[in-house]
Amino acid sequence: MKHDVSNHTYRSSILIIYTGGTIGMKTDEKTGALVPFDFSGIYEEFPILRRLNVDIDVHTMPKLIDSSNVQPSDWCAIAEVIRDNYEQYDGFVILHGTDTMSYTASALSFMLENLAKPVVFTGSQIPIGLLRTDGRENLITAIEVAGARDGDKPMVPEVSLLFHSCLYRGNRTRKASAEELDAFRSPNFPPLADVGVKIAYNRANIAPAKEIEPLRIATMMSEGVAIIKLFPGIGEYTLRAILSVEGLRGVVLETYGAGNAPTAEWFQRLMRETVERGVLVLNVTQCDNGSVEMQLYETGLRLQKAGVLSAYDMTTEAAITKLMYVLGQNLSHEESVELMKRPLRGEFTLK
Ligand code: ASN
Repeated sequence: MKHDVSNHTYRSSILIIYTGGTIGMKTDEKTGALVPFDFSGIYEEFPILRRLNVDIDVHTMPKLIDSSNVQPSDWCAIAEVIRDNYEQYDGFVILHGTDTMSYTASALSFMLENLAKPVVFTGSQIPIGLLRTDGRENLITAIEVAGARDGDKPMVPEVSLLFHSCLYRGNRTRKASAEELDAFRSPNFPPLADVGVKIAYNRANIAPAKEIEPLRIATMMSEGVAIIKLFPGIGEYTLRAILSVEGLRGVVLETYGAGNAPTAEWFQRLMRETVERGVLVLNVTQCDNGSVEMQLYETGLRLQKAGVLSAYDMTTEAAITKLMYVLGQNLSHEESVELMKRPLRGEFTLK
C-alpha cells in the first residue's frame, strides 16, 4: 500500500491484468506476423508511463485469449486475481479483447461484491504494436482513471469501461462497432467521465463505494440460460424446442420496442408454461436504447401477466450475466425474482 499524504502527492499502485485481445498484439520483427505483446516489459515499451503518478505491476493470465473464447471460468479467474491482490493495489486495469468486453465487465460488476476500488476495462481495435493504434491512449487513460483520487478515496470505485475518450459504467455498455475506434456505447446511462484535454469526471453518475463490508467474489455463475431474439415469423416449434430444453433456468427474451411480443395464443401459452415451470424470463428490448414498459401496450401487458420480468433499460449483456449471477446464488425462486427486480450495481434505471 502507498503512503497517504494528500490528493496531489498520493502515488496510486495499479495492477494491470492482461487477458489477451487485439490490444496485446505487436508485429514480430522477424516474421512480420502479429504476436502477443509482453506487458511485463511495459515501462521499456512505453517509457512515458513513468511520468504518470502511479506504480504499475502486470499480471498476465496463464492463457492469453481472443475474447471470443471467453468463458465464465475466465471471469472467475479474473475475479480471483482481483481478490488475491485487492489489498495491495489501489485500482485494477483489465486488458481485454473488445468482442466480449461488455459481457465480462457486466459479469465482473456482479461477481465483485462490495467493490470499493476501480476496476477499469479497456482494449483496442488496432493492435498496440501498430503505429496507428488506439490501444496506447486507451491504456494510458485507463491507468489514470484507475489511479484517480477524489480526496482520500478512489474517484471511480466501480467496474467501468474506458474506450476512445469515454469512461462508462461497465454493465451499461455494449460493443456497437466492428470498425470504428469509437466502438462502445452506453445507450441508457451517461458517461462516468469524458476524456478531452482533461478527464472530466461526472461525479453524479459514479456509484459511491459501499465500504462497510470486505470484497467478496461470487464465482458460481449458473449454466442453463439462453438469449432468444424475437422476429416476425418465429415458429412455435422452434421456440418450444428451445424453451423445453433440459436444465433451462433463465431466459433473456429480446422483444420489440417497449417490450412487446406477439399476442398469438400459442406464444402466450408457451410463455406462461415456461414461467410456471420456474424459469426466469427477462424482457429486454431489441431497440438500441430506451426501456421496457410492459404496461404500455396490450402486446407487452400480456407478457407481464404471464409472469415475464421487466429488464427495464438493461443491455442484453447485463441481463444475461445478471441472470447467471443470481441463479448461481442458490436462492429460492422468490429471492431470485426479488434480485432481478432491483438494480444491484446500477445496471438499470427503474421506471
Ligand atoms: N477479436 C478481438 C478480441 O475480442 C477483437 C479486439 O480485441 N479488438 O479479442
